[in-house]
Amino acid sequence: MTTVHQVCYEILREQGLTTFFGNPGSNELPFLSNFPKDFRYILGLQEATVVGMADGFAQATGKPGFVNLHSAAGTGNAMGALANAWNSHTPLVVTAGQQVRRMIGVEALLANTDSVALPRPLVKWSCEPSCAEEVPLALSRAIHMAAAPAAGPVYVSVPYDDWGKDAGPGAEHLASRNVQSAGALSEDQLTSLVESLESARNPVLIVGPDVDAANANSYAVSLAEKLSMPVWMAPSAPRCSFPTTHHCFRGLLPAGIASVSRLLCEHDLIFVVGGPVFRYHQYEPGKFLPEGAKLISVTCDINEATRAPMGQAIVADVALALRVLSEKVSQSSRAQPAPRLMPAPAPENAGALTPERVFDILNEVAPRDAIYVNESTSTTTIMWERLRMTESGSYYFAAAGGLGFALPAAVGIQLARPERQVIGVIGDGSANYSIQALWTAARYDIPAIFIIMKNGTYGALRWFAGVLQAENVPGLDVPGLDFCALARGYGVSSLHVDSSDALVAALRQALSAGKPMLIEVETRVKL
Ligand code: TZD
Ligand code: CA
Repeated sequence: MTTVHQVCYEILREQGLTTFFGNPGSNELPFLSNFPKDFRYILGLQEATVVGMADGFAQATGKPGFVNLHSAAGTGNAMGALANAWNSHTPLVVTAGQQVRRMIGVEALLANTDSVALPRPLVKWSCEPSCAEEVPLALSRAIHMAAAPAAGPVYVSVPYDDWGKDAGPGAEHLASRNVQSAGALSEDQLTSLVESLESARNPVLIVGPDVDAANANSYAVSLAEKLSMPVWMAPSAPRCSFPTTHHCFRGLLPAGIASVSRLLCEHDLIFVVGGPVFRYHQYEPGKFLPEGAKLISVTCDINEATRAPMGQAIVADVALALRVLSEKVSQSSRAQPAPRLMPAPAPENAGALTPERVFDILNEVAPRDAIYVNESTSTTTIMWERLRMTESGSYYFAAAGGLGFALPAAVGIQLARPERQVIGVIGDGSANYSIQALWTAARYDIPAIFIIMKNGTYGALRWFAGVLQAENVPGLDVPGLDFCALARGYGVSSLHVDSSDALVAALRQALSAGKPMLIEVETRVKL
């Protein structure tokens, strides 16, 4: 007899999901028993951390990540992290152990009641197989479903007595299956897009996160150069899809309706690729589009295409579309956009560092291909203005704005990309939501660097309180946190710095340490 356990591990092996991120409980033990030697299990100490690490890992590899959670309680802890994964189109196969079948109905301790509904609406597909024989098919389907465009998390709940049962006939076909999708533009769509782009008087390109996810940054560069187009990163960017040093690059669009239209007011054609139109944040009423401007978007996601409040949308493969467009359009006779003015170097100052200074120092000291994971909310604009990011896969940010992403994601990304240095730039508020990821970095020797921007407050909320004219709001300060002590407690070496020189020295030490390091930096509040 071939067990469900045997068949499922064969499917996971063949499909390349041999790294598990998990936090186990009684329901999961039969699944994890006799864990094969060619698999690795990365333990996270809380489920937000587990999913954050898997999210970073899956985004950095571009392949489905595998998560194993404990029943309803584990899934509940993971929901905030799932919101980020859902919004970043991260392919994640999230599995959860269920009580033994005979004990679900009586709602025994740790039964996952209505398990299929629990993770919705933050998964593409959710399933609890109706019998043990259906578990392999459900797992196989979950993997292909997670990876199919638009990629995203899926959920499978498995009663723990299923693993030892007979898989039944036919399951051997599943491991080697593959599911592909063809998302090329039709001839008519291509002709019409080329004509729109070539005939525009002053087109602008807005790149979304899925350009970077599709590794299509270089096609975006070719297209921009051929059409002499300025390029903006779409608002609330969770990735960096264009080299920030390129002469066409203008920066990160702000996340208010009126501001976007104002900044794009000179353009007659707004071409958006690989992202929603748009991920606004602060409510800033105004016109969705500048007067007379036309918007066309290409996205891999039918939800993004349909919910956009303006413009035409085409659902297609982002990389294929950009590549073929960059080949087809003819070179424009317009002058190339002039490089944007880079901000002047931030002056030296005594006492707590300005965030500007921190980013200047990172530019100076960090490797050119460093990967930044940002969750320093009030300094994001400064970061985009200053940081040089030229390679694809250089920047990650919580796609739903859910804090607790950056610290574990940095660990997952570093695990996926050992050849590049991962640097988390994380606020002293944000660092607390998934702080346990430090332990995983120490335990598995994952040499990410965590820079904690310690300004003692929820800086972004102070700014937002100003926008909303909300006065005397409680609970906005976070004094008295000692991140060096917290890091030590989780087994990670740490350094406290309160001057430029000390930060430079600490960074150099961390870069050559070959092990995870946390640097707590005293910073000024940015208002
Ligand atoms: N909880 C979760 C899970 N996600 C959130 N986004 C928030 C709360 C609300 N929130 C923000 O949107 S920004 C922010 C909070 C609490 C402040 C983060 O403070 P920080 O960074 O210290 O990390 P800054 O630079 O001081 O803003
Ligand atoms: Ca802060």
